[in-house]
Amino acid sequence: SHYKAGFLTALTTPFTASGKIDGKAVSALVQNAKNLGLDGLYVGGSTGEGFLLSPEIRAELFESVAEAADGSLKLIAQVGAIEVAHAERNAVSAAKAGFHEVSSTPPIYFKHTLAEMKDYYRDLQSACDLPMVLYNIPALTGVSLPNQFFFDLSEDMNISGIKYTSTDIIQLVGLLDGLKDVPVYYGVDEMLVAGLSVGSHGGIGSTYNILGREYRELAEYLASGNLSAADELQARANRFIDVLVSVGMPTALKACLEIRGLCSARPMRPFHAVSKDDMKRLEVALEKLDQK
Ligand code: NAY
Repeated sequence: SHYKAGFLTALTTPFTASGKIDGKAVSALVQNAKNLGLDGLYVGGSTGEGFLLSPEIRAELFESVAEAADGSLKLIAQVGAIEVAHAERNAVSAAKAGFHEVSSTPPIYFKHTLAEMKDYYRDLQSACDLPMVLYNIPALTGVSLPNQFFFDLSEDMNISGIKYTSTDIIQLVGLLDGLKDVPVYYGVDEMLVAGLSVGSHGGIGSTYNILGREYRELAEYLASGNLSAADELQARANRFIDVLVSVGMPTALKACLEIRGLCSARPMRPFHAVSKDDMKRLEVALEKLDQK
């Protein structure tokens, strides 16, 4: 396919009432990704409430996901954490669990120099010895990684991908132009059609848990030159995503997955579970999707 990096869902992290990883729900979510024909899972990212998970609970999550996936999906662990030593522990946990690749946001909160951020990624890779997916998501991190940063690191590290979650398509064109053999996953679900049109090699996102099949279909339409069919699918997806975003991510997605019977909507503190009224709005949005 044109999209050699594939399409991965960012996985929701399901909790039991006592705040443990819900292993049965993990299996259901992983099976759901398989049923949608997706290529893999991105675990512990923003969708997975990663920055709210301790190293212990992240290790449990990685073990549980790897067991449920049973070798049939590409597994990428987002290991970023406020404390660098925790990020490194998370990376080691991912490797032990059998994940194929690790990924991380750059270090957040402080304004770090590019040199500091480069050392961060190098140390992380040394800790786990897995290929690294660099993660640019400026809307949440407040850090916008420049293209030269990606070029430099892909020269001297084992970089297996870049998750590019920004609406800056001008930067994306330059990134794709300058990279040698590093796949780019586009990460803004509302603009997947744009990200793929300029040459991204796949996609990763939260709403793939629901719309994975539609995104694969959208990509096939693009590859075969049927632009208007691809645009129509994007518009249909966005009518649904608009409701999720207005309710609030990632808890709105978690609520949808509860409605679908896959896991509990219960989030990690300080997130609140969605209100009853919002739950109704999400039910209606899901029904509309099913009606086509
Ligand atoms: C993750 O787990 O790190 C992600 O899923 C990142 C990508 C998502 N971005 C954010 C800000 O959550 O899938 C997107 C996003 O939820 C989607 O485009 C709807 O806005």
